[in-house]
Amino acid sequence: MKSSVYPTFLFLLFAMVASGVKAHERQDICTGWMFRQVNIGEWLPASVPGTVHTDLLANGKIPEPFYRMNETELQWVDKLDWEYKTVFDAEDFTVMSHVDMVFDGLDTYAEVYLNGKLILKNDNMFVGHRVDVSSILTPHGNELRIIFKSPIVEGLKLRSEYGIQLSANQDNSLTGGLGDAVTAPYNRKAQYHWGWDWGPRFVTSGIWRPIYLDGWNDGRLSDHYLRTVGIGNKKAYMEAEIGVEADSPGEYEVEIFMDDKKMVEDKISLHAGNNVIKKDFIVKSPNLWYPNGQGQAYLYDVKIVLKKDGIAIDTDIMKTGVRTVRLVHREDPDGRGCGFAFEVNGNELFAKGANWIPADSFLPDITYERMESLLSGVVEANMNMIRVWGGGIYEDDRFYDICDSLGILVWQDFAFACSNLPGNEEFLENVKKEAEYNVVRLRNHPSLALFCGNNEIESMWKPWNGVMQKGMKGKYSESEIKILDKAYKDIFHSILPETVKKYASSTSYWHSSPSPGAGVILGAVPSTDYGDVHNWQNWHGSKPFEYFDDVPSRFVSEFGFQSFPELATVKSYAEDEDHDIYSPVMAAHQRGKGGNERIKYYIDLYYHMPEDFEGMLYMSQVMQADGVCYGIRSYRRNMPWCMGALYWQLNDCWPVASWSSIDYYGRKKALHYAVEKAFENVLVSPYLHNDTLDLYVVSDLRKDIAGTTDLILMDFNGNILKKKSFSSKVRASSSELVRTVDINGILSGIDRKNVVLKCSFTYKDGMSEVLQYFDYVKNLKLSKPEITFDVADAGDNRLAVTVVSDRLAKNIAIYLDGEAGKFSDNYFDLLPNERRTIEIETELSAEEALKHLTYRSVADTY
Ligand code: BMA
Repeated sequence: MKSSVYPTFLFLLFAMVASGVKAHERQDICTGWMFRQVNIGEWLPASVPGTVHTDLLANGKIPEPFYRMNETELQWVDKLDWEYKTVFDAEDFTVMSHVDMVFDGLDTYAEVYLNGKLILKNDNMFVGHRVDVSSILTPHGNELRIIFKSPIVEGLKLRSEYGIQLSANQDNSLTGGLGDAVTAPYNRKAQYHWGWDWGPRFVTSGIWRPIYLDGWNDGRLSDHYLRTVGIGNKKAYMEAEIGVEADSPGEYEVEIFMDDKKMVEDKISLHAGNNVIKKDFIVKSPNLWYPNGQGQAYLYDVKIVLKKDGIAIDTDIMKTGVRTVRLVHREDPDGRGCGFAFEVNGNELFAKGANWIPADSFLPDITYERMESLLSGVVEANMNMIRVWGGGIYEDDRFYDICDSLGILVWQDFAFACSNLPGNEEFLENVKKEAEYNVVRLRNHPSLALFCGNNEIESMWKPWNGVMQKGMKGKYSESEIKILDKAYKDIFHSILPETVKKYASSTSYWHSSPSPGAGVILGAVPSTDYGDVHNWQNWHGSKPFEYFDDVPSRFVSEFGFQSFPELATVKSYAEDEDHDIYSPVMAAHQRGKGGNERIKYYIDLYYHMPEDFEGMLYMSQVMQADGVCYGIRSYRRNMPWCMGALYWQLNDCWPVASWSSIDYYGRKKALHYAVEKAFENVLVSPYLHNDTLDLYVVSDLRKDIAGTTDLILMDFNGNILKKKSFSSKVRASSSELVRTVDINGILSGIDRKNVVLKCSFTYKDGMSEVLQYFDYVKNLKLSKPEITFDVADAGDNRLAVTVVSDRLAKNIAIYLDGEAGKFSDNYFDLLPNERRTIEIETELSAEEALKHLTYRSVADTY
């Protein structure tokens, strides 16, 4: 066969090259889209990628969804069917022997018609498709039409077909007008769309990811898996698996370049259709990829070239890192428990980070800039890991690209959270497709550290001992329990781990978060000594901050405290008349059960209760920052017993009171500024218990360090009462107790409500400093500080603001035109006469800015 087509092929190829025809052609189909309710009303312009909600908004058909209580008014949108259409030309594809239409993501129940012919049915928003449309496409006037069926109507159908009424405690079915009819878990669609304890209910539909035409002639590189198998002495052992779809059988060539250096050059025999080629190679003196804080996140430019008869017919260009990452879940030698730690390039590291939720209720609204700014915030706050939480999505490729380049390890949950799941064949088959598609899509990213089965389903369902979470007992019959138990094990102990093993053998898999480890019976062992935990005793369980010290845990993948966003953000959804935390509008933007009460409970424990609305917003943030950082410092002090602290949660999907450290508009809360200090590579971490102060220095550095520890006791007016200085050594990646201080001794005859101990550790490359008080903030003798600002132009629309206080200014928040969240630092404690300079981005002149600066501190509530 080869000999007969070869001359024709060569002729065609020459003709194509001569006429400028490419061997591979791509065309986005993102313009000219219109939409309407199926068969009803006028066609209106639509954006692709987009959602029905955002298209309705853009056409003035619905009000701003996040404003006041508009959410409840918009619940009709998800009950209807919608259709989208566009017309496009495809002239460039007439010379292509294969033309595929690629759908990166349709949300969710979609039927796709090209020129009137049904080409695709979709029922999973997480699965992309490639459809051969060569025989349907014409050079001009192709009509692409997509019908989206209501996810609620479909969900209700699936619910009644499956028979078992599944439990999903976050599905806000009441707001959706469905009573107690929970539909979320029957659908393969982002679960937070049905509402969450920080999110509204907007069950979207639409073309949420791009659609494009992909034309090719002789062969195309379909996918690849480039992995570091091991790192030896000045060598990295690599393995490449390259997928090629060939038009016809024959001899081809493949080449792999890294940073322009040819690593592989090989002749390959392919059959028509899909082929996988495996090649091993060695990178000499590799530049390894390291997470933030551990070294450079070096990325190689990789080029894979597919050739036929010496001519390149397809090229893949990407970046990748050379590194190994694995989860170490090992029994302690003394049998006390089972550790949980990430090992990168052979070294275990303390994971410092936060949980990521989707950055918008309307996913296509997340611009590259917004995503990059949030992830830059992660790095600025000295984190090295982010957990992409299971109630959200498998993020866009650009998310992982940014994480690769910034050195952020990604813990990726599969998209399951807080619900039981159906176990029927169609559902399991759908899950399998979803897992394959996403594991293959994400496996090349050096940032990818872990695939985790789900969020909190194991701890809720407890498949190992059949005891269900409170409230679920008695909900199911014996036979239903058996069915759901099997569904759980089929998905999280068969389908998902097998898929990871098959397609991403270098990536570790963890069945559920939290989990003591597969098969370990919860209740029979102290769960905090095993695996990862979600510490919700602090917050949902109302335990005080000090509880963090009682239960150090092995790896804490969730813990947090809520706060309100700052006033500038509140103003985007609430009018002046709504400015009361109990007003219906503020309550609609507080989804946590008993959230306001708990915020007040924690404020009351440690601070004074503010009387004004703005004071409450401010104080909630101070409380949140102190609480989370108390936890971080405690967990880090307990390394290597504890090897990770990921707080809940980094970001928001709309403006709301929540556990986030950066709000929906990208404004940093007090927590985000504080976390930057608590996650520094070298940290002074004092532990005050009874009348003893244990002073620890924690280091995440990969080398030992020596330095000086300084202790300065001063009163709130800046009088220095005592001083001590000594040298300390801190081993690489460790927590060292450098001194134990008898508090009664150093404070004898001194009013402990009026003093602070400044503890610092100075070493060659830096310094860590922390202020230790000797009573709760509410008991300290604080008075209102006199603050002076000195403003200077720092170029590039930046101003340097130097702040000085006449006495201790506790948690001083500085506002420029009422905004506090976009500075280089804020909400810090300022010692008397200390000069602290912060940077502010603004178009205002130094002189103008001075007039617009205001501040607030804890003493305002005294
Ligand atoms: C955790 C998360 C979310 C939730 C958060 C706060 O368990 O996994 O389900 O938003 O708690 O309640």
